[in-house]
Amino acid sequence: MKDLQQNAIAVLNKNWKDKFSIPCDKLYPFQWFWDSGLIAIGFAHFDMPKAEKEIETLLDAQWSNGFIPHIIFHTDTDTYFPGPDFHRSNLHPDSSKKFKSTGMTQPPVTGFVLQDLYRISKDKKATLGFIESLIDKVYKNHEYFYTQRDPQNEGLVYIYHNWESGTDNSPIWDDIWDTMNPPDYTFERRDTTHVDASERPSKREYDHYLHIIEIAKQNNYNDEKIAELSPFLVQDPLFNTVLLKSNQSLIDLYGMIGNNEDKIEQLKKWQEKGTAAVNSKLYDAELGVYIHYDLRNEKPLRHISSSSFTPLFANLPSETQAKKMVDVMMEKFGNPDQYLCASFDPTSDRFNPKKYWRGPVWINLNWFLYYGLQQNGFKDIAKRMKQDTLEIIKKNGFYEYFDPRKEEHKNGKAGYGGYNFSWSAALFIDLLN
Ligand code: 9WN
Repeated sequence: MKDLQQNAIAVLNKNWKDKFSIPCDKLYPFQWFWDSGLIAIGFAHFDMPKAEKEIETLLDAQWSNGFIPHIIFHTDTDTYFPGPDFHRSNLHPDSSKKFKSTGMTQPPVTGFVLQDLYRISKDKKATLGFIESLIDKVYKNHEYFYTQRDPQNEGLVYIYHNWESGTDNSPIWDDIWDTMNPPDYTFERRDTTHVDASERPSKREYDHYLHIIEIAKQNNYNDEKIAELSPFLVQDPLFNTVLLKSNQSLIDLYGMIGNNEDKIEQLKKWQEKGTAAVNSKLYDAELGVYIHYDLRNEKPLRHISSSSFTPLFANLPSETQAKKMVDVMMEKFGNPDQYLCASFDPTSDRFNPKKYWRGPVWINLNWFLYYGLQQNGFKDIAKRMKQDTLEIIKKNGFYEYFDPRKEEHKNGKAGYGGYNFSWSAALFIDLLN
């Protein structure tokens, strides 16, 4: 495993571009929001200055309204579609004058990442000083979410695009695609020149993705208009969990820094309301797990995915709920013939073990679930989650996603998508140490 750790370090150093990291050469040649945060956790174990720079660069691209974009286009490379000319972030009056970006966001990991940097740091005083220098930007990002992304003032924030979820082509979104009929656009995909098309979303799915952005652009990425008009408007348990976990981290960190009582008080209010809302609106007692809610069409999306278990990561479920969830996880996703944790319910007919977010195991989700299980006292299952994660990387390398079926791993060809993928390397390092 120590050799592999050296390989993981080499992957991160190779994907480092002076002041930020790319998730994967050619396939993802810019800086992505949640990748960036998770990558910083890996760097923190062996190169704290890079970890800090990664976060600094990310926050440097923040808009004046507190919004942090999902992709920051630092270069002009055309190996990725859709690029800066398609997204046109400058349509929004508050967008960064310094960086071109998208007009959508991703799960807000920054708050808890700062706390992880502190956990890992060998020089706590210096790291707390670093955190103090930029924590207010993260607070402002949370303020953006609670004031702009919660139209009914429920304590839950919405996402307006599947790319904001991070779980791009999850079968959950099929229910929403059924309510839309976008034009058959003409465009040149670049992802399928780097990765086998069978492992990526379909052309028709991309039509939906582009159509939602076209609507947002027609409205200059105005949040109120998007809430009113976007055909995709979803309350996502993973996204809200990440926000609440980050809220909690900000409360802890401001407490350590001192003199920030007003912010702590506000964060606690968001925290209480958000936790209650996740547990009342997104918990499905019959399924025994958390689910997504379609705010546009006012209906729950009753599917089980790896996102369904992530509330454990922010300690949101009660003891009874947690126990039930873990039972469901083991019953549906825990078959000994499969690695934990498939990204979508393996017993569903929408499950596809090779296709992106429709079934494969993702290292970031396993990492959330490992810590969630551990914190909630499910030590044995947490141990299996960790062992499975390390083993699939050991057998295949640092791929983007992996086949959950153990049988497929016999020839070492069960890793899919991008290779030398940054967060797979970063979180491998974190799990090993
Ligand atoms: C769109 C960078 C990103 C991840 C997402 C993952 C994938 C992009 C794409 O790659 O999405 O954001 O073009 O497919 O789904 O979670 O952040 O690694």
